Amino acid sequence: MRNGLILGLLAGLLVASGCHKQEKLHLFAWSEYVPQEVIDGFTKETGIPVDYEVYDSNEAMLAKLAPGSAQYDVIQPSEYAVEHLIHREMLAPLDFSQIPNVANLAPDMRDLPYDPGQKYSVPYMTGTVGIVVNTETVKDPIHGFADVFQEKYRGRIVVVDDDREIVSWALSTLGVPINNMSPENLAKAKPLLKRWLPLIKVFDSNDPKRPLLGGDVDIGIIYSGDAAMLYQQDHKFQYILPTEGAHQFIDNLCVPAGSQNKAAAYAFINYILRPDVSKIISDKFPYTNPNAAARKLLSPEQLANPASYPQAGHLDVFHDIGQSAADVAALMTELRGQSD
Ligand code: SPD
Repeated sequence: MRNGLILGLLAGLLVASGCHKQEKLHLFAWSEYVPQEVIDGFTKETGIPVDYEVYDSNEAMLAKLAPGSAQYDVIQPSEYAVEHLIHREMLAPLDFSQIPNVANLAPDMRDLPYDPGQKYSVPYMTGTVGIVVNTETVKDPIHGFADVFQEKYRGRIVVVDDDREIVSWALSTLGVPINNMSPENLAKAKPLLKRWLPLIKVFDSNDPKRPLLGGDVDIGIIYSGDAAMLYQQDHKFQYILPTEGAHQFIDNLCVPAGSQNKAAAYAFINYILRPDVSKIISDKFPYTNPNAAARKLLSPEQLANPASYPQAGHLDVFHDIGQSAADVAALMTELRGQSD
């Protein structure tokens, strides 16, 4: 009786001192990417509540993630941001003994070059950035960026609100490698970007589908998952990988070095890698699923969606560009200011 009372008092003290907070999983991830159903399912099975905070670009995530910060337990960086965080020792090595479902990933989604030896990252979804055309309203052929950014499409274009993406399109158009954002190359891209930016009506990485569905714009340069959702709604929205060059992104689950709840982080990553859970993600957000076991559960229709599973030739991949990232941001701030 007395022992029970003491245990009760101790438990009360732990809760009062804030120790119960360690139970919570702090997830910092892309918006429109982790279905609420998946988060609720995880909490239901494990009893671990999840705080889901969102961002809409790698740069926004990196800006909030202070070195050594104990704020988050799971983050969702793209490949170049993983590279950046590894260089800065801001990620915890993953304990794969607690993530056995990593075996469900397709063999070509293991041990990727941005994380040699696969110590820190687990691919979540992959995709491309491409052109969506409303083929009912745009009759001329569109093959690449140069076809999109024409005077006749002024005010009819939506693009992702992502400086690095936009600058990479200009570099591709000029035949310059997209990972070489040196001051010289940015200077070459500048006149093109100066001409392009005023043609754009909407910058939106969260829901670029809306202006296309609403008929406010007719062409988009957007993430493949959003393009796939448009195609599901209406086949008039065709997806095109730009002829000047396209790139593949690989978004990952990682644990920041300062995470206070690594056990919950591993449990969450392992849960996401379960085929039935990963299928729910594909159902809601139809990017390219890197989980081979989950892909087996997708319908022929899902696998035939040309935006989710495009017939792609060579695809570039972004790398960490170090200090050049600041130059890209400065250039775009200057140009956006001029095109208002
Ligand atoms: N709404 C989810 C978007 C995820 C896109 N990640 C793309 C990274 C491109 N650099």
